[in-house]
Amino acid sequence: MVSQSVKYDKLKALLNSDTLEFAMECHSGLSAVIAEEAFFKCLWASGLSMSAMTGCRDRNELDTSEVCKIVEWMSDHTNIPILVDGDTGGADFNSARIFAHKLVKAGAAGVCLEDKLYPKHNSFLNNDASDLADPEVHAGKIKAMKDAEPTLVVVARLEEFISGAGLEEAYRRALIYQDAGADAILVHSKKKDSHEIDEFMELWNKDKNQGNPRVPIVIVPTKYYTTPTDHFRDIGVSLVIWANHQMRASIKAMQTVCGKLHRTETLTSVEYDIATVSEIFNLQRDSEMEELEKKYLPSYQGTSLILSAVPSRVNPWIPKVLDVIDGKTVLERQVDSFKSQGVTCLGVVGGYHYDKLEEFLDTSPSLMSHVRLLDNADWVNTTEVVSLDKGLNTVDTTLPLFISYGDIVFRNQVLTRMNQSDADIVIAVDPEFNPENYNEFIYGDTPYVKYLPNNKFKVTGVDLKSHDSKGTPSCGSSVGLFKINTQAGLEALKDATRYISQFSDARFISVLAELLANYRVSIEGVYVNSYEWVDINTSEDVRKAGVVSD
Ligand code: SPV
Ligand code: MG
Repeated sequence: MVSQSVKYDKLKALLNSDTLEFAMECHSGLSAVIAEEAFFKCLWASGLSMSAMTGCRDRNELDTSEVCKIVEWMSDHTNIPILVDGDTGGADFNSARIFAHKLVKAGAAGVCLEDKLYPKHNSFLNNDASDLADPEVHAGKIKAMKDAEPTLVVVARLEEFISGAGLEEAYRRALIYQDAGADAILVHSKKKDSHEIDEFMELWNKDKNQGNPRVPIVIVPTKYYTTPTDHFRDIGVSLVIWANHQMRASIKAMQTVCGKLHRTETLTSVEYDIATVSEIFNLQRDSEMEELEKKYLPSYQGTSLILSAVPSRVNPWIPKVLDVIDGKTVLERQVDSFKSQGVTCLGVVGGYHYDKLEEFLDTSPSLMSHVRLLDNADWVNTTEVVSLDKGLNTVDTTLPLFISYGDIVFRNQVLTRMNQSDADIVIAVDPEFNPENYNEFIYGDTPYVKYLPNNKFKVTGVDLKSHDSKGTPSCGSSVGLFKINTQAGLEALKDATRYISQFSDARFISVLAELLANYRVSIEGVYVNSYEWVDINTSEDVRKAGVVSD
């Protein structure tokens, strides 16, 4: 990020360069980024536009802290200097001084102070000589700001043409403000041609040519917009401000889209005339996150496979993994949980309404860059075992490999706990299952004991029943999460899955049964509490999941 003092230097250099320079209006972080991307070298934080953006009038309805907050957003996301419309600077020199400190903290390179009384109103509303400030009082504000913050450009703005006080008064005041320390003078006019500016420049240039120091001149040609820009070059203007043109452009675009959508009630009437969602992500520089995540997330490697081929039970038009919990889909929640473990490479095997999954990923570039999407097109006739087989054979897996099925929402701590086992294969087991809802029962050597810190056990068997033939209870039910730690575990899983996937109704515990019966791999169960995960089957589960998720 470019520092405030560097931005100050840049603005000073622009004002004092031999070429005509331009400042583009902005009123938000986004419009600032857009102007910088359009190669502008300087920004004008317009009071009129910042007020309009918030729905306020251009009459000091925004206070200086609010203005500085907007400026901070602009400055945080751009590297070019911002000249802030400071209106009158506040009620007196003290307000102006404090405002200067706040502006520098917000990253502003300069401020423009108009010589009107506080509270001001926009120069294109009714103005007369009674709106003008005492020039000595105004000069005091300029001095106070320069003393408070020497690396803040102060531009003194003349309102004499606007209020009808005329050239002579404008010129007299320009010299007072220059003497007070102003870095430049903004000559404002609301005439349809530039004759007021021309007259001022003639005097200014004459005095300058006679060896009198004269600071750079800034203009705002909003009303005399037909004057060719070369004319401003010819008369020696330093900086032209395009003062409100992003705001006016956006108002028109927003009105058009609102009108069309209200009339047509279909998005097709506007889709091709508006920016894409990806463009928003571009302007937000979302892709930087990928690099940052590489740099700052734990360097733990791994892959996860999310098996999610079935329909939502809450909304029949979407796959279950797109159920929304507190504004975030189950998929995003799972991706976030896996990312919390440093696992950023993901495979998602879809099925039901695969197109909806594709569409969702298309509008989420940050997900898209991590996710490899696969289609289990025959999801109706198959089970998660076929999805798993597809995933294991298509996604480039690096260990450890997390696998989730059943589209559950769980707390990150579940994964952290699974990381504490180094068995070949680890499976999350809820001891407080409701036998009516779950039927993948895991048997092991250590029953669940509340408050026992070492909550792992060796898996010895699996069944569709919650008690074995002797009446001994199982350790609990599989929650739909397991983890492969070793190459041996991965090879065995691939093999067993391939074999079991031939049986069309085989569930995941058949794979586990096969592993226990025919492979020499260690399988451990890790206990997970009921409050740490939710399987989304009803709207009540959606509510509960909001509480469970991290
Ligand atoms: C602004 O952009 O807020 C200005 C310029 O102050 S003007 O609207 O022309 O007064
Ligand atoms: Mg203004």
